[in-house]
Amino acid sequence: MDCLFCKMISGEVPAEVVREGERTLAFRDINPQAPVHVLVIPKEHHPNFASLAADPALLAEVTAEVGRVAEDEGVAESGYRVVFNTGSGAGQTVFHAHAHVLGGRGLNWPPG
Ligand code: DGP
Repeated sequence: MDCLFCKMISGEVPAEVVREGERTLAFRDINPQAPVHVLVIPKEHHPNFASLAADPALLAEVTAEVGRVAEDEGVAESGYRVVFNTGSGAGQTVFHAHAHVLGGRGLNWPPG
Protein backbone atom coordinates (compact mmCIF):
# COMPACT_ATOMS: atom_id res chain seq x y z
CA MET A 1 0.00 0.00 0.00
CA ASP A 2 1.36 3.41 -0.94
CA CYS A 3 0.82 5.16 2.40
CA LEU A 4 3.31 7.77 3.68
CA PHE A 5 2.57 7.15 7.35
CA CYS A 6 2.80 3.35 6.93
CA LYS A 7 6.27 3.99 5.45
CA MET A 8 7.17 6.04 8.51
CA ILE A 9 6.07 3.17 10.76
CA SER A 10 8.21 0.72 8.78
CA GLY A 11 11.18 3.12 8.81
CA GLU A 12 11.21 3.50 5.03
CA VAL A 13 10.56 7.25 5.48
CA PRO A 14 12.33 9.01 8.38
CA ALA A 15 10.33 10.54 11.22
CA GLU A 16 11.22 12.53 14.33
CA VAL A 17 9.58 10.13 16.74
CA VAL A 18 8.67 11.43 20.19
CA ARG A 19 6.83 8.35 21.52
CA GLU A 20 6.29 4.80 20.35
CA GLY A 21 3.79 2.34 21.75
CA GLU A 22 2.98 -1.22 20.72
CA ARG A 23 0.17 -0.01 18.49
CA THR A 24 0.90 3.71 18.11
CA LEU A 25 3.55 6.13 16.92
CA ALA A 26 3.91 9.85 17.69
CA PHE A 27 6.19 12.09 15.63
CA ARG A 28 6.68 15.78 14.86
CA ASP A 29 4.74 17.29 11.98
CA ILE A 30 7.00 18.29 9.07
CA ASN A 31 5.15 21.61 8.73
CA PRO A 32 4.40 22.67 12.32
CA GLN A 33 1.50 25.05 12.87
CA ALA A 34 2.41 25.70 16.51
CA PRO A 35 5.52 25.37 18.71
CA VAL A 36 4.22 21.91 19.62
CA HIS A 37 2.76 20.00 16.66
CA VAL A 38 2.89 16.24 17.01
CA LEU A 39 0.95 13.63 15.05
CA VAL A 40 -0.25 10.49 16.84
CA ILE A 41 -1.12 7.57 14.58
CA PRO A 42 -2.20 3.96 14.92
CA LYS A 43 0.31 1.51 13.45
CA GLU A 44 -2.55 -0.33 11.75
CA HIS A 45 -3.63 1.41 8.59
CA HIS A 46 -6.97 3.17 8.97
CA PRO A 47 -7.73 5.71 6.25
CA ASN A 48 -9.54 8.16 8.50
CA PHE A 49 -11.02 8.81 11.94
CA ALA A 50 -14.27 6.97 11.21
CA SER A 51 -12.35 3.80 10.35
CA LEU A 52 -10.17 4.15 13.46
CA ALA A 53 -13.22 4.78 15.65
CA ALA A 54 -14.63 1.42 14.54
CA ASP A 55 -11.87 -0.10 16.72
CA PRO A 56 -12.62 1.58 20.08
CA ALA A 57 -9.71 -0.11 21.88
CA LEU A 58 -7.23 1.21 19.33
CA LEU A 59 -8.83 4.67 19.38
CA ALA A 60 -8.43 4.63 23.17
CA GLU A 61 -4.73 3.81 22.79
CA VAL A 62 -4.29 6.70 20.34
CA THR A 63 -6.07 9.14 22.65
CA ALA A 64 -4.08 7.93 25.68
CA GLU A 65 -0.90 8.63 23.72
CA VAL A 66 -2.21 12.11 22.87
CA GLY A 67 -2.44 12.83 26.59
CA ARG A 68 1.08 11.52 27.20
CA VAL A 69 2.46 13.62 24.34
CA ALA A 70 0.82 16.71 25.84
CA GLU A 71 2.48 15.92 29.18
CA ASP A 72 5.87 15.20 27.62
CA GLU A 73 5.76 18.36 25.49
CA GLY A 74 4.81 20.54 28.47
CA VAL A 75 1.43 21.75 27.18
CA ALA A 76 -0.90 19.70 29.38
CA GLU A 77 -1.35 22.60 31.79
CA SER A 78 -1.22 25.55 29.37
CA GLY A 79 -3.68 23.95 26.95
CA TYR A 80 -3.57 22.14 23.67
CA ARG A 81 -5.82 21.17 20.79
CA VAL A 82 -6.46 17.68 19.36
CA VAL A 83 -7.66 17.57 15.76
CA PHE A 84 -8.57 14.72 13.43
CA ASN A 85 -9.08 16.31 10.01
CA THR A 86 -11.50 13.87 8.42
CA GLY A 87 -12.07 14.03 4.67
CA SER A 88 -10.51 16.33 2.11
CA GLY A 89 -13.21 18.95 2.74
CA ALA A 90 -11.89 19.26 6.29
CA GLY A 91 -8.28 19.48 5.17
CA GLN A 92 -7.21 15.83 5.44
CA THR A 93 -4.27 15.30 3.09
CA VAL A 94 -2.75 12.06 4.42
CA PHE A 95 -5.24 9.21 4.42
CA HIS A 96 -3.86 7.34 7.41
CA ALA A 97 -5.77 8.40 10.53
CA HIS A 98 -3.81 10.83 12.71
CA ALA A 99 -4.46 13.10 15.66
CA HIS A 100 -2.78 16.50 15.48
CA VAL A 101 -1.62 17.66 18.94
CA LEU A 102 -1.12 21.43 18.81
CA GLY A 103 0.03 23.71 21.61
CA GLY A 104 2.60 26.13 22.89
CA ARG A 105 0.77 29.24 21.70
CA GLY A 106 -2.70 30.75 21.95
CA LEU A 107 -5.15 28.94 19.64
CA ASN A 108 -8.11 30.77 18.15
CA TRP A 109 -11.67 29.51 17.94
CA PRO A 110 -13.37 28.87 15.58
CA PRO A 111 -10.53 27.29 13.60
CA GLY A 112 -10.11 28.31 9.97
P1 DGP B 1 -3.79 16.39 7.43
O1 DGP B 1 -3.77 17.61 6.53
O2 DGP B 1 -4.75 16.53 8.62
O3 DGP B 1 -4.01 15.12 6.64
O4 DGP B 1 -2.35 16.33 8.09
C1 DGP B 1 -1.26 15.73 7.50
C2 DGP B 1 -0.05 16.26 8.18
O5 DGP B 1 1.05 15.45 7.84
C3 DGP B 1 0.32 17.69 7.77
O6 DGP B 1 0.20 18.56 8.90
C4 DGP B 1 1.76 17.60 7.33
C5 DGP B 1 2.20 16.23 7.81
N1 DGP B 1 3.14 15.58 6.93
C6 DGP B 1 3.01 15.38 5.60
N2 DGP B 1 4.08 14.74 5.11
C7 DGP B 1 4.91 14.53 6.17
C8 DGP B 1 6.18 13.90 6.30
O7 DGP B 1 6.80 13.39 5.37
N3 DGP B 1 6.72 13.88 7.56
C9 DGP B 1 6.08 14.43 8.64
N4 DGP B 1 6.70 14.37 9.82
N5 DGP B 1 4.88 15.02 8.55
C10 DGP B 1 4.30 15.06 7.32
